[in-house]
Amino acid sequence: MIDSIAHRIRELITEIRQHDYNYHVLDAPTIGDSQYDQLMRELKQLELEHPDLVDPNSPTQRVGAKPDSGFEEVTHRVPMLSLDNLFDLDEFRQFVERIKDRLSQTDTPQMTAEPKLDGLALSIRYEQGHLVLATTRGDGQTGENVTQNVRTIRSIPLTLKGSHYPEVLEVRGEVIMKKADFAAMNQRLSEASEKVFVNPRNAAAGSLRQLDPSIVSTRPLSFYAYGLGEVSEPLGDTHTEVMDALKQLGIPVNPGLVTGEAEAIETAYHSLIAERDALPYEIDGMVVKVDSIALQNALGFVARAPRFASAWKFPAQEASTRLLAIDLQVGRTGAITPVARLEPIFVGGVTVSNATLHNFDEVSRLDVRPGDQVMVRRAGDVIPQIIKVIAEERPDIAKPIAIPTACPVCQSPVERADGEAVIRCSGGLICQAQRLEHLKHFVSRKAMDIDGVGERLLEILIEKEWVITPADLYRLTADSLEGLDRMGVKSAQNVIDAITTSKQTTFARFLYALGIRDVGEATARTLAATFGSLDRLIQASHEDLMEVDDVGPVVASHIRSFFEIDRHRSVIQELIDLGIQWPDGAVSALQNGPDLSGQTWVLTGTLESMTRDEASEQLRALGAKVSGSVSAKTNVLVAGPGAGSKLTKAESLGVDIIDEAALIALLSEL
Ligand code: I6G
Repeated sequence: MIDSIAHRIRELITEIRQHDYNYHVLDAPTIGDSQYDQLMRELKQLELEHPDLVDPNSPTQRVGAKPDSGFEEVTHRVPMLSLDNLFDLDEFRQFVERIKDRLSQTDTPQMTAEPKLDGLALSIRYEQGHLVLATTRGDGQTGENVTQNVRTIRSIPLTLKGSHYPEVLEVRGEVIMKKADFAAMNQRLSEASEKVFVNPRNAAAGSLRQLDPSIVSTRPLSFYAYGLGEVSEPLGDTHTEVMDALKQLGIPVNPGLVTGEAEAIETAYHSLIAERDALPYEIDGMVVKVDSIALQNALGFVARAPRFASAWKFPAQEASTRLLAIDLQVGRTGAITPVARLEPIFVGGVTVSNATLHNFDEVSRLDVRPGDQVMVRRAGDVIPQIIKVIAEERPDIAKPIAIPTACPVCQSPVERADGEAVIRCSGGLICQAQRLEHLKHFVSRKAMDIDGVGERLLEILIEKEWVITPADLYRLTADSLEGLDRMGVKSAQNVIDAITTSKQTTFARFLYALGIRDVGEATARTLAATFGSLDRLIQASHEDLMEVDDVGPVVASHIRSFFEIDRHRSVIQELIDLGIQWPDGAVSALQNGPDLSGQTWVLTGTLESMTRDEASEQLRALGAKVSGSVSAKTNVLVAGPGAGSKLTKAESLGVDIIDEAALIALLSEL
């Protein structure tokens, strides 16, 4: 019995180790998380029931006890080197020339290139195949014993794979936190009101230096090997062979190793810069090495750095500069964004003079003030960001900026929805910054439906200052449009005809066209049906508005602030004076026609005498809700030719089904 349990335990350990290897080394898992968890649970249960059968290197034994006092110091048997840096192509070429000179060779030796992961260096030591020691780099001679913490890193095997390994094997590599793991961990920490980390490197370093291994085990750390320390026998003749051998032993190695001559290494550098942002981990350069271990030994070391390898750094992504001013930018949708104007600085490969500050919460979080010396980060094509203020360098004159109360472009009051970080200009109809977006919305199909006035024409009309508010559209003449954007007589007349036709509209469309924040089509229809007239809506109090279905306090205050702006009311009056009209409110329609309130209607198939939008609008005017799908709640399905699955479903649910003729008969009662 005990034998068979011991056997099952060994079986589970082997199986789990193989899955760890597939996942962490090969990056090719063959089972899902829940199957893996199931194996771990079974192993834990057996070990719990049979404590005498617990193998200290079982995958369940990763979290050990907390050290009594801090980490103990350990002297490295083979020093942990650092790499000299190369900053540009010239320096790389000089590095290659130096190698050739020293080796008295005319040809460039075979070289390797690999991403330089941005984490912290670690040495892990295996004796007789078992992990016995893990040490930080420290000063290169002496580091700290972090074995208990390192045992919790799932990608580091506690026992080497296979049966052929050196008796002593010291592996050097980098402990990192992948970008996605970092983001998820910070999210968890912030939800638990704990301190978050500033970047993945700090998170990896901070986690590894945690005294409590049970906390470290919750931190998603990864490890990738890049070299060797003390070894009792060689693993290969080249760096590439050594990396392959480590992989065979179950150790994850630095990904993306490239081999070639100097030219191939230069190409690899440019490709890596291009790939950088898409990689799952942060890198700050590319490590270049002579591949042959014999040549590495021949080249030797200067001080603490090898002559055979260097770190070819990427252009710095962070730099400090002076914040000259914080300007306010009003976006096309009215969002007011603080923008940092900077003393120009070369960072991330380009000269940067502006950086985004996102919103005013960010301004106060950073406590950033004009005059401050700030750290700027530009990664890839991402907009440059201010990441922190250098507090020690703050000049006395640096004063915080106030959150604006009026739009810097049109002076309309700004608004901020509860729980939202963004502040917005409320002057939609009159704000120059929002003009194009607003006019595009005004002419759109579900608003005033002015066919022929597209974005390009609006851009021209705005640029010529012929159209400032929507009312100006109704003052255009065919003569003036002729010749604009290669428009002929006929097209110009078509545009004017479309503008004229749009004057006959509905109250709901008109309300929607005004572009009041958060008043979409459905809310506009409800408001139109409830208040019936524009005057009544303009006079409605916050409380009156709150009584309307779909209107909560935020939407109510948006509606109130929209109508409180004098210029909005005067543009509306101009539109009415220019001939925009609609049939007397939906309230009267409700009084004359059948009352469909509380009913849900669905339209399907083709309608011949009207579009589905028109039919829906009329049904809604009678109080019906028009839905896109049939359910048990559907009262009536209007089915035209070509009706398919909705018709079948309605039949099976016993929903009333009518055709277009019956719909027209009903609507003609209006
Ligand atoms: O191949 C390497 C990759 C990354 C390295 C290395 C490294 O540091 C992040 N550091 C050294 C000292 C060596 N190879 C030899």
